[in-house]
Amino acid sequence: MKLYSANGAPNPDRVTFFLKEKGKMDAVEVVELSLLDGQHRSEDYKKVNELARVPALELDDGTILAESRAICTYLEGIFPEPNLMGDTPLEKAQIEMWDRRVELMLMMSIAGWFRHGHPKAAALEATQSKEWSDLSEAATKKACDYFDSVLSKTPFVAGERFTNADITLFVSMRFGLYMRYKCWEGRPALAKWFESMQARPMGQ
Ligand SMILES: N[C@@H](CCC(=O)N[C@@H](CS)C(=O)NCC(=O)O)C(=O)O
Repeated sequence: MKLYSANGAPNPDRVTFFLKEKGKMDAVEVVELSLLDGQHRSEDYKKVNELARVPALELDDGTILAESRAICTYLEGIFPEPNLMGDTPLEKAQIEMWDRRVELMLMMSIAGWFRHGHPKAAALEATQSKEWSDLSEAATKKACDYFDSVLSKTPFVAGERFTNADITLFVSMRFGLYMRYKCWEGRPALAKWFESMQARPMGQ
């Protein structure tokens, strides 16, 4: 399988960290694209993903999967251990609920802040909006408060064990560093959780 990726970009990181936690990085050949150089907009790559976004997973028979969470769903199916997306119907739904909360509340806010507020992201956004960046920064901080309160009650985002939702939160918090924002500072539960995540395979 080929994984089209971009080093340090959050959505490809979701898949890479998922594979690291499965101990299956060697199952994929990684094809690195430079987003800042626009390599994902080449005609060749648009044949892989017409939306010109990474990640994309090309299976050995040529089938293409895009959307980071969908790729993880496939990888969970072919590499079931350790389980990261739930065993029972209820647990699967709970993990998805938390994963989507992290993605929609935090990761998307940081994305708006970065894409509209970071000078280098001008290569990705045709028009950067300072107003959108400011609103996204405020939403990021609010979401960090929320996940700090969540983690003050449970050891992991979706409850008692490590799951895909923790990967999405870890990726999001590292994404914040592009804006020099350390989500965990002044938020004790988030800080403790982040430290323990750094010691995991995905933190290496
Ligand atoms: N919903 C997609 C989002 C993919 C996405 O936006 N990827 C970013 C990198 S994190 C990208 O390719 N950006 C290129 C661009 O905006 O031109 C997913 O989950 O995979």
